[in-house]
Amino acid sequence: MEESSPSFPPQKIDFCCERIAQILEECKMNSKCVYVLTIVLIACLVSVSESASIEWPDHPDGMLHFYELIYNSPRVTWYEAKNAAEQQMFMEVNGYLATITSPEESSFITNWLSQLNPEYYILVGGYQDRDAPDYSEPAGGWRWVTGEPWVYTNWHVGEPSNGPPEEDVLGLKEHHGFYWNDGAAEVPEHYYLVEYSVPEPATIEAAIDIDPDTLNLKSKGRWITCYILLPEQYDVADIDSDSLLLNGKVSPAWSWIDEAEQILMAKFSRSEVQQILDPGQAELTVTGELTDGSKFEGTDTIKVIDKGKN
Ligand SMILES: [Ca+2]
Ligand SMILES: [Ca+2]
Ligand SMILES: [Ca+2]
Repeated sequence: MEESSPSFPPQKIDFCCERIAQILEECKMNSKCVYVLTIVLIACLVSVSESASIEWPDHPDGMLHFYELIYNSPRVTWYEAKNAAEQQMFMEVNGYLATITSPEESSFITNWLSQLNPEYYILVGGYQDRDAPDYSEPAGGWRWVTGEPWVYTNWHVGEPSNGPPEEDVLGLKEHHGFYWNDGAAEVPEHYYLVEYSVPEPATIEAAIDIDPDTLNLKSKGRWITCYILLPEQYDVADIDSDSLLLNGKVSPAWSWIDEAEQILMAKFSRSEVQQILDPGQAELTVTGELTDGSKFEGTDTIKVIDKGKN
């Protein structure tokens, strides 16, 4: 998911609807024009949804966290937003109304929202459980929709206020610098914030064979050759050869893919590799990426000797 441009003007949609209505009024004598514009206007009025999204890579749970700000017209209640968020999918996981559980997550979201400049109010995933043993008004019994512990809070001065009317769900007020407010669940709003926690994809285990098996630091050969095989569900042709690295340091001088045999052969400069090796057993790890961004890694052990003709 790409970071979106810092402009998020749904007002344009309202303007668009108004303008279509205006044109409709102006050309009402032309039945074909009226028919087409009516269809467009209905489509415009029935439901409008726009979104902007961003990734936050620093969540302490080690997952990839993505946030998506959704604009809806007509407005949705907190429960409608919660259900909609849970139906939304990204990278094969379902979303949830965003949970803001640390100052770091809060400032990341706040900085991003400030750039998007959404108007007025954004629904997020906090609510008050009136059956909770710690329930009391206005600040007791608050929970996150995900069950994450309710520890960090960022209430605006004077909040939570519990209304009136009764206010039991969480929102961020744009005109209060996105500090928190308890709002009424049944009051519909244009915006809600969805969060997705996506597991970091596992590293693919590649089989690596380094040639020669014994490397003499005194010998004059030019190359170290590395053969890479992937598990059979992958295609070596998908390896991004520019991503290849030996021990995180040395790039291959060149590489060649044998698609029929499903082997990638990479040639590393022997002198460059020798600079990072000491005599003894040496573990050489080759890492790389496939074109879809998946990472692979494989290790081979060789013997390094230093036997020169003196
Ligand atoms: Ca969260
Ligand atoms: Ca309340
Ligand atoms: Ca309030």
